[in-house]
Amino acid sequence: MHIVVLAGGVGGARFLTGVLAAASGAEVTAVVNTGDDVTMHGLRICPDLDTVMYTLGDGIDEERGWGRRGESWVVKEELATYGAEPTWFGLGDRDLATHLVRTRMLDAGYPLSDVTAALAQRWQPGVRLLPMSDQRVETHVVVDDPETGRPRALHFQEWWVRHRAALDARSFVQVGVDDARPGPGVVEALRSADAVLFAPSNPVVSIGTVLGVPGIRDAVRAATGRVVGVSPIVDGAALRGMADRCLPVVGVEVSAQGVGRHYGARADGGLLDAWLVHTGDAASVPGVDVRAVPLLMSSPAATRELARAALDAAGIAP
Ligand code: FO1
Repeated sequence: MHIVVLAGGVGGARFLTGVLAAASGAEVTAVVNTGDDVTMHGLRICPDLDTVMYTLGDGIDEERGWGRRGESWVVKEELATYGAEPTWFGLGDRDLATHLVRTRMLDAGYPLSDVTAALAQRWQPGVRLLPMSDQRVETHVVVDDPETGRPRALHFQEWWVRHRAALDARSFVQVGVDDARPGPGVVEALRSADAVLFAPSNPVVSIGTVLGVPGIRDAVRAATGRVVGVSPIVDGAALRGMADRCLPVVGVEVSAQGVGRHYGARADGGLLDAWLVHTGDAASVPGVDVRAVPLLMSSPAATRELARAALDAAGIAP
């Protein structure tokens, strides 16, 4: 059995641990968002790929949800002492090794997919980790500059980390997406999948960015298996991250129903066959099999049960 999961960072990584637990023995492929990627201090950083790799490889700092467990920050402090900006982005000493290896391989001409496979050799995440694209796609956020009041584009990381998404976003721009192609293996994996799952990641800047790569949306729609999404919105609020800050920007209601309708029914030209919403949340998504199940990934068992419900909605018994 081959399960393909579209994923962003923290929520996606946690959901993937549940899929692995629920479908032991299945081949699992994660198609991961690279729109959060950024170059800092000359190093290429891939937050969502690293969060999935560290989480599934048991190296993640659970409390932060990003970066390494047992991290130290000596280099970060030294950089700050030099006044080397940006000082607002936390680069841990252990995490830096990942960025150094990745940057050296990229500079040597290896595509991101090869770099990711090489890094995953060490971490053994238990899933095939595929960047959504080998071409650079970066999410930038257009805000009204507080000083000048004029529109200005910030890299997503500056908006999210430096400003904690406090600056109202006018729009999100995925720089480079028009020239991007699905990464190696992505289209084949999607088309041949026995189930395609949308992790409860940010529907705009994570899942939305993946779907925005030309060719990926069509590959999902052409999937052999059923397409099942998991709502990142519970009772009108985002469980983690900032989905509730992003959805209004693209005109989507901050509700499980709103996001489900945003993805749309595969039968009507959209993407979903089924949509999981939290117990107690009502959602009507025409043409989509909506199921209310507990969505809180509050423990490994709860996460496994959520994944099991998603696979059940996909019509495959794990
Ligand atoms: N998130 C923060 O809130 N503060 C940070 O300083 C920070 C540093 C960082 C470094 C490497 C990395 O892979 C992720 C990092 N993140 C940080 C998380 C990152 O902004 C998010 O994981 C995603 O980009 C949003 O999903």
